[in-house]
Amino acid sequence: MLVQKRVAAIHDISGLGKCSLTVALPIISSVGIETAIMPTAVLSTHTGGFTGYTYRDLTTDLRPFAAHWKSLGISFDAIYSGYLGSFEQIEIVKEFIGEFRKDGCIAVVDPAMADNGKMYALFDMRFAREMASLCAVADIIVPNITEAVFMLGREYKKGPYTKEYIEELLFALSEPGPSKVVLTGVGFDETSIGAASYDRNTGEIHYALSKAIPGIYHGTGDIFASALVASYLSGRSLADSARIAVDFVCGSIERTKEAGTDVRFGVNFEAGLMKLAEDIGNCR
Ligand code: PXL
Repeated sequence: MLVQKRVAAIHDISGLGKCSLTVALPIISSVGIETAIMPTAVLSTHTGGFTGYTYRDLTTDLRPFAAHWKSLGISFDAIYSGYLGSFEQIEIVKEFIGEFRKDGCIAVVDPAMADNGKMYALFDMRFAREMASLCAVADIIVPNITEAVFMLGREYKKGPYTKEYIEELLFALSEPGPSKVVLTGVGFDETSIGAASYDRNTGEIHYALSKAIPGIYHGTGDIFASALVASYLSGRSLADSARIAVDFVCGSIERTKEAGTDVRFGVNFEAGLMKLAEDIGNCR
């Protein structure tokens, strides 16, 4: 029996709405990887499209959490951060990466803070600049196009995009630090959408596109990044992992569209978990 890999997932818990830890935990666990969680906040729902949600900030718990884990001699194969609620939380995640990064431990940052040309509720552009400084210390970053341009201090423009535009963005995102960038929301025409992955060490760029389904589906960025982490840590290449994650998200959206459920409550990713584990396992 191989020693199980372990990920530290640092995101909020939104009780309803299937995003952040409520998707990271089942997705990463489903491929046999242990998922330790550090909750940054507890909300009754996510902040996208709901009003009246509760929000309990857990910033003051995070350093004691990390100190306790350190005292237990625990190590991680990956540190995976997502939605962070404050500037201080960004600082704490940087410290956490500094403390726990060792040979073989990778830092994956999903700068979950914006989509479709807008920052999420509660965030401003200063936050985007701060998030860019966290991305600079990561090994892999997983922004969508909006997060990418906001971190670079640029204007958002709607797709479709050109290859030149996307590839210049990939280079600009990698330049301050992360050697691998997986950019989501990439499409070259109205019919397809997916991800572009770039590895600065090899110079390779790969595209993983699938059928575009119109609409805004909450939590799909978190589902994509979690599937990517699950796959990459299982030994698949970055490009394969992006392809697998795109297919997983696309299937989840298709099932949700067919069911006609309220999109604020998230997509049906659960029914795709078995196939995800098979897709990841097949090429080991
Ligand atoms: O899926 C991103 C996300 C995560 N967590 C919270 C959110 C959002 C997006 O709106 O509000 C609390």
